[in-house]
Amino acid sequence: MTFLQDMLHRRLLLLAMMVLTCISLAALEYTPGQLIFKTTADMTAKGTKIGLNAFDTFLGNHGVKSIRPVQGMPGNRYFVADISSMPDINQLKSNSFRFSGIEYVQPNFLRKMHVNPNDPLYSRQLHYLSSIPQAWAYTTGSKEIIVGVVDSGVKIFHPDLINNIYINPHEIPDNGIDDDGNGYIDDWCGWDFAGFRAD
Ligand SMILES: [Ca+2]
Ligand SMILES: [Ca+2]
Repeated sequence: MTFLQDMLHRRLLLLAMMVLTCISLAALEYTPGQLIFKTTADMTAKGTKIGLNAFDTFLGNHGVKSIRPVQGMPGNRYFVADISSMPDINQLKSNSFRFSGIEYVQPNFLRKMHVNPNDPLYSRQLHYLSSIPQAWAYTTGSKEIIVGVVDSGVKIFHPDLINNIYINPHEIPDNGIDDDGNGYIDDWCGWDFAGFRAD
């Protein structure tokens, strides 16, 4: 085998491995080697420990490599742990792992692409609507179903939305008070989780 043939052979092998990796990742529901957990009080990670003995032992048994806060979440209660071996996935999914000081520990679930709806004006919709086609395929007009939109913003005065946008009936707007006691002040029409404010 010539050097050129050898290089070509290696590159084809690498390409095949990359394709197989992409196919494998596409089939996964979560990021391998990562856990998301929430503590019951504000905590600070020190190296590979969060300061809760039983939970630190659990992470240590799964080869914890690092712990870091989840970006954009309020307070200091949301963390990502990089680990070498995943705990039993069914127990993780069912929130069966219980530890003092830990509200939950779960896989780092992946978002999935959805199918396109049969709306003839779909190509004229704003880009963020492409994340809810499965909901459109299920129903396009029930007041019984509230759709949560996770994005950087929603044009609430859009003609398609203005009469359908959800208003929190238990929150009085702009009075600086968390009227419904859900932890978010003036969240009468959505919430900015990045800036932790109502607008
Ligand atoms: Ca509130
Ligand atoms: Ca209020």
